[in-house]
Amino acid sequence: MGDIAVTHHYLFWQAVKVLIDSTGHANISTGLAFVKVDEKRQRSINYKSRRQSIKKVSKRASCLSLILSLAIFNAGSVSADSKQATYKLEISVEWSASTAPFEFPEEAAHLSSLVGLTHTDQISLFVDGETASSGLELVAENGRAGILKAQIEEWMRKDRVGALVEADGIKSVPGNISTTFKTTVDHPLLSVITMVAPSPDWFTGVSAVRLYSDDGWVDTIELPLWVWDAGTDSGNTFFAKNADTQPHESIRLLATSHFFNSDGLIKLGTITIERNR
Ligand SMILES: [Ca+2]
Repeated sequence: MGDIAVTHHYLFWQAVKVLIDSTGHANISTGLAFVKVDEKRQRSINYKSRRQSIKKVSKRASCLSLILSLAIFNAGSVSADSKQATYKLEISVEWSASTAPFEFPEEAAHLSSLVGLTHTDQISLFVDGETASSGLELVAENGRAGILKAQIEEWMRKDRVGALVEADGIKSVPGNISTTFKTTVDHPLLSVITMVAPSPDWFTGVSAVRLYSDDGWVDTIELPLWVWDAGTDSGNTFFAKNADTQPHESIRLLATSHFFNSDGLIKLGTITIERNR
């Protein structure tokens, strides 16, 4: 049986070869017909069924190989997916003369460039009740991020920061800020700040928003944006002259009439952090 199959195999490919040589292209079904000329009908059927079973096995092997490849590819994707994520950050600022009318700085009200970072829990950008770093002080008082960015680079060298997060500010409120950033499970926290301007040392932002935990990556998180007092300048109006506070006072929510009314603190806007699909 085995010899017959080998002979048939040989004859088959010889037939195909002749056809290829004479016509310049292969026609498998014609090749089978050619083989049948010198063979008994039953052998031809055996031959065909063997070819079919080889094809079936071959087809199954291809399918299995494809499934295995996809499984390996997917396993890789899942693994990579679980370790890093890309997020879209959107800030919607509603601050205006109607939301916060007290001494509202018409024509001048704006937000400085947004600066932030993804990081570990070993560091923080700002903490309620603690004193401001010199990096935070400069952003809160002048909207300049030079010192803070140098600090972030230093943290990066110690692997406490994953990514620097930056975006344009808002030249005239109300308005929106938008950017995307990547992070990994090693730097699961997000902090961003921007100066509420003009002002002595007021800023807004979020600190240590957790994007990854034992439950996995957060899909979407929406938080209110409050106005904070950095405690580094003693001015108490939007246009107050510089009056450095020494020693620095603690960082606290700003509760002057500028952002506080009978309903409580006035929200500056909303930040939405959404994982990209
Ligand atoms: Ca100061």
